[in-house]
Amino acid sequence: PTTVHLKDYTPFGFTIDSVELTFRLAPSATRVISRIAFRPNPETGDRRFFLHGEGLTLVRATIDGDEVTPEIVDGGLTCPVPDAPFTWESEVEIDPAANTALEGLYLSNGMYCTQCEAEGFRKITYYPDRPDVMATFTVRIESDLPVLLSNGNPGDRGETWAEWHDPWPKPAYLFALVAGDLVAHADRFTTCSGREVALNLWVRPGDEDKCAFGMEALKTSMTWDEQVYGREYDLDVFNIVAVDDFNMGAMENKGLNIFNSSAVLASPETSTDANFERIEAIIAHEYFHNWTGNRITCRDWFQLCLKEGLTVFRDAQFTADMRSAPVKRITDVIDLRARQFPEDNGPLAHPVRPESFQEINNFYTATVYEKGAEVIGMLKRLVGDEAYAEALELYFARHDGQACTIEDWLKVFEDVTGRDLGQFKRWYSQAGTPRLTVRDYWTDGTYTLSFTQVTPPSAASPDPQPQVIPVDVGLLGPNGDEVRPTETLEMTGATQSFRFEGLAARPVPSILRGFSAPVILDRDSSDSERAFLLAHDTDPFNRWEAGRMLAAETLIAMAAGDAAPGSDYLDGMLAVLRDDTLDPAYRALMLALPGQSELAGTMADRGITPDPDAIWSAAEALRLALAQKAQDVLPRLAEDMRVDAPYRADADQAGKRALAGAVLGLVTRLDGGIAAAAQYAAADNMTLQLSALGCLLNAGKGKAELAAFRDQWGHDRLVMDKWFGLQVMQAAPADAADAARQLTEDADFNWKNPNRFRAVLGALAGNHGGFHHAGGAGYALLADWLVRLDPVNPQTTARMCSAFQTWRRYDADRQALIRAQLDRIAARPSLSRDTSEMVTRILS
Ligand code: BAL
Ligand code: ZN
Repeated sequence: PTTVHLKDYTPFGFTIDSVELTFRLAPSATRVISRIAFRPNPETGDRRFFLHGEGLTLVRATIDGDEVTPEIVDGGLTCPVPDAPFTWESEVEIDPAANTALEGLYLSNGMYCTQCEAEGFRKITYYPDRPDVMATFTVRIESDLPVLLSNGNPGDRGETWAEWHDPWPKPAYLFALVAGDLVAHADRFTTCSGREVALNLWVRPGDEDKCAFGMEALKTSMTWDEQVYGREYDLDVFNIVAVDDFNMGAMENKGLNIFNSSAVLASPETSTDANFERIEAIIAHEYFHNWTGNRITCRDWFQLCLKEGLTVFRDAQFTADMRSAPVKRITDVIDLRARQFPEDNGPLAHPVRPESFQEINNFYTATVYEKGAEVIGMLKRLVGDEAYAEALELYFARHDGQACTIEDWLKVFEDVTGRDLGQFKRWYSQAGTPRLTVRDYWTDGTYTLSFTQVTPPSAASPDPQPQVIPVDVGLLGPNGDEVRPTETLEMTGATQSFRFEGLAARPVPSILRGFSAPVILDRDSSDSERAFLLAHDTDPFNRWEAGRMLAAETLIAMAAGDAAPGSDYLDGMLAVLRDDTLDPAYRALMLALPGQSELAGTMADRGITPDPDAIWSAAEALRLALAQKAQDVLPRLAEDMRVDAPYRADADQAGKRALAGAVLGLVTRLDGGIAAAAQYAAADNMTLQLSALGCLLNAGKGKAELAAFRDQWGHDRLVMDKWFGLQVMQAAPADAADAARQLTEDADFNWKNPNRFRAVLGALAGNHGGFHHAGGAGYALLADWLVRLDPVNPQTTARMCSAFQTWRRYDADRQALIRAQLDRIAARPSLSRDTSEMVTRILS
């Protein structure tokens, strides 16, 4: 396979004045006729005419009306062309019905649908399928189907055809087409300058009752982007379509967002609070792309973080504004540590802006997205809110309509602030999570914090240099009062000290408040200091972090030896349960234990070989100990958290249900499932129904409820994904692989649907104790299914290979078992480029 390098970027030899596409839709023989006005690009003398194309049958091609016979080459075609503006026309035939990879034009339940990012447009027609080639598109769709949609504004419509025109130049990856038997949930939005926008959420008949929340989220996002970023919508219509078969969450095609139905359809009866929150965030994310991604796009795919890091950062700001800012920050950091840290510190490590790839689809990663967003958060913290706002204004004004780079992005900040961001740019070019070690000293009223930063070398970054790390610090006095409010220390050297003078007594430091940088903080502190911070820290993130560290320390001690559950942890959590001044959602987060995979990673970092069974047993024992300790407060808390008002998917109600769910988990350990069974029987929303069922399964009960759930929800694809997933998630280590295997034999296990595949196999990979259970049945089952899925859907297969990325943490037996599975996948004839690249990197 070919490796593409950032350093080899060259502009395309031609620009495009306009693109006209005609689609004659037929399931197995769709015709695509393109008419493209090219002209030589004055910025380059390179006149090689190469159009990408994959899996296309060329029917005819003309240049300025004269028939030509292009040379079909690997990945596209070439052809001699005039050294002057010319019009290229081609007609190709494609087979949407055979497209199971869900990239390009495909069919999902009889509906035509596209996914073009990153390089799917080349499966639709011959085209310079690269993001720096931007053009206006006019599209004509010919089909008997009732709803025919494409990007931009609607044009003329006939009985069996529709035309669309998108006035905004865009790269091909933002092209979209939908045709099907769909119904609209319609609404309107008036923009800040008075533009009337027709909003439609298109769904399959029967799903109309699951649209209201998504539509409200869209309108709220539109208002927020006007108010916070000054960004107004720019077309007469905004269409969202829900599709069942989709590789990712959603896609920001210009004016025609396409969503995995799991990321947009919601009702209280069928969706959990977590589903609602995720939907709100994804709707916002895709909408925000209209400016950060679409109006200003990426020059090449190495710049993916330019749009994704920024848009994730923007959607996180939105969620923080809509809901609780501390809760959003904490959940984002939990996610970062669960998904990005292992990536950054394992064989798949790559910089936020990678420098090479074989398959770009493999770089839609937690590093590009979530670390990319962290980098923007740091930049904002370093320059301040005002300069950030000014820099963004300048970015939009300077680069609207352009395909840009990280250099362009950083330059607006340099121009606004006068800062040199040369060192800061290392966050984009270096892989690896910096480890920040802190020591502190106290003499005569002066307190000194001394930091050392080390980034572990990796294949991607063999010689990492010191980065700019904003470290937010506050100091607490011995009585718990804050004696120094939060201040941002700017660390630039490998080692650096900061002094705080004029203090009456040695303070307790609260370091990395708000998780001000994506680093691993290494501080030799004690449980009593953590308990002190858990009780007194004014920074909600660090207060949570103190409890989290207490939990981690006791779990590691329990898993690595025979330690009893830590009393500082148990006492601290009891105080949290009793503290009604704390937001319920925040208390629920406090009660959640660190992920077992995260604990395994921490143990491996400390030179302890993690035993997944022991970690699972430790977590079970700690939950039981907490349940026993808190048994007197649990009933009152359960009562206080009961929501009697009609269901609303807002932060207040969701927070109460989250804490009630955590309490039910503890209660179930004491009553064996009596309360959970009662909650299941009475539940009138999916959050309560599913949390009860989860508790029952965890307690080894719930057979009758599981059957009843299927009877009730067998007709609903998204709810049945939960039914499949929960059984694997809640299985004990020795049972998980077998539970997953049995579910793959279920008649409703439609493995070609990515949501269903992930519901079972993704849940297995996420059940740490179960996936890594001795003997390797989990590894073998996942590998079996990856091998089977690869020829059908390489993208989803490749993504799921990352379940194996942490393999070197474990003991020799487990390593050998995983290695054997990876070797088995690698040895498959005709393995996709996607999966081959992933497996090779994981084994490297
Ligand atoms: N651009 C791919 C989907 C997303 O990040 O919104
Ligand atoms: Zn995105």
